[in-house]
Amino acid sequence: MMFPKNFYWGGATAANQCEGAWNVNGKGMTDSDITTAGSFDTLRAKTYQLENGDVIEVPMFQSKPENAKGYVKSDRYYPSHNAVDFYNRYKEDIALFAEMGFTMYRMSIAWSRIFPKGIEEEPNKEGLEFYRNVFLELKKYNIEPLVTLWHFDTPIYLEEELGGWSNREVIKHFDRYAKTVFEEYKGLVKYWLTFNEINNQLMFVEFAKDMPKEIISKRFQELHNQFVASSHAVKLAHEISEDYKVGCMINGITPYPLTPNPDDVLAAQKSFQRNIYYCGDVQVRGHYPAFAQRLWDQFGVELDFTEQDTIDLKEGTVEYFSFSYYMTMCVTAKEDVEKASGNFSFGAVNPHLEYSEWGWAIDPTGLRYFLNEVYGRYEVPLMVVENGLGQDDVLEEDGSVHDEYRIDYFREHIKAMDEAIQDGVDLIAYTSWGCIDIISAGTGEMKKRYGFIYVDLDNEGNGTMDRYRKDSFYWYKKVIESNGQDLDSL
Ligand code: P53
Repeated sequence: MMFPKNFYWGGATAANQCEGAWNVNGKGMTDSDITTAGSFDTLRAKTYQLENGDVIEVPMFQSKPENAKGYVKSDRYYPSHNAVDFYNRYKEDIALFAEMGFTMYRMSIAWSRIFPKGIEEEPNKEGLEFYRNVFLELKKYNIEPLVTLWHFDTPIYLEEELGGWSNREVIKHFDRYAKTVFEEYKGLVKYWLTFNEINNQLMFVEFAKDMPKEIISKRFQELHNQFVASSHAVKLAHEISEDYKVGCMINGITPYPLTPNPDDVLAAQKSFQRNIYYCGDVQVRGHYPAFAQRLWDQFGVELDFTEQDTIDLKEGTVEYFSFSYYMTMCVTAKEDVEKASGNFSFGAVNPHLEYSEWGWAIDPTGLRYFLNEVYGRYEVPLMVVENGLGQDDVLEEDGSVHDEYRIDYFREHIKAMDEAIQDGVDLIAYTSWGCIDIISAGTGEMKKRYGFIYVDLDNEGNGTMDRYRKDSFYWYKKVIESNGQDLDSL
């Protein structure tokens, strides 16, 4: 047996991709509530109203035009509004997770359910109650919640009125939110994550070659402010309960050199530093790494960085390192290489790998490599908190779904974790992504399905939302029962 006896097995979701109930019981708006659906080759759009009344659409990831306000158009479909209705169906969904034998469920709290605008002094009671009920339901089945405080969903008011994360004011509103939920859920939750894929900010800079310098500078500042907010949350959590354990969450897209050309090897190392270690070092070691200064100089960044920040970052380090793992990417110093195509595919094409229908490289060995790299640097427990294959499924007339491709994907990634544990890595949890089909973050589609549980809903929002067990559901149940040893039976 390589997986330790108390290894956590489970699945993961995020509030805005599964809950729905976007404007119910006091919830405030977030960016996702004004984001339309896209597809493999069409970016999702955000809809805004300008001061002169005009309504415009801006591609996702582009900055909000000044003075524009989020606007919901009546003729557009916004997947987050109903999502897969976890808000009303959480009991049924948690019962299905329990049936598979989950011992951990990763979920996020929507900040805007607790503080609709972000600035209120008092929390919204109905929001608090919803998550309390979810935690109580999980407790019934001895499923340990792993709770993300921020999964890309800043209250839209803070973006519009305060300018979002580039404004240090937002930190104090986040502190109040974190303190509120830490106090509220004492005894119900033990494991917390602060910011989901905090490194995306820099990751996307690397691929936006023509991004203006001011915007890049702003990204670095936003990230710094999130680091500070994260360190505050860690400190608060420990003040509030001795039971609390807090981790960071990093997008683990793993760079490889495209060729043995030393320039490519160096480029891959730089990519690892910038995309992974820049954030990991601040959150685990409590200070910026040595290479940061050169990076700031390169982009003309001058961080607004107080003495108190230095102290907070040092004191607010996380106890474990969690990450998402979907793919590796090939990095090269050359310009004219064939790029992997598709939705958020990164880097040059790797001739040794297969790609998913959405263009994501499938590479279980990369997971073992990443686990070893990161554990070697930090020597803190690791958690894989997202991993999975987004693919459309066929719901048969009898309600079955034959998703052997998904089983194959998971089997190989679980083997890779087993190997990494044998290599000496202290891996403590695995929560696969989208354990029940949810809205894709990248494309807003429903058909990019990750779940063990099929949800009857299409890309336009039609369907009964009924839940069905896929073949992978029965397979994962066996995996959990055997603590990762039985990877072959259905
Ligand atoms: P979807 C980009 C690249 C890798 C992971 O993604 C990413 C993103 C941003 O979309 O995000 C994580 O749904 C994220 C989840 C998301 C999941 O990957 O685009 O934490 O919210 O759903 C999968 O297929």
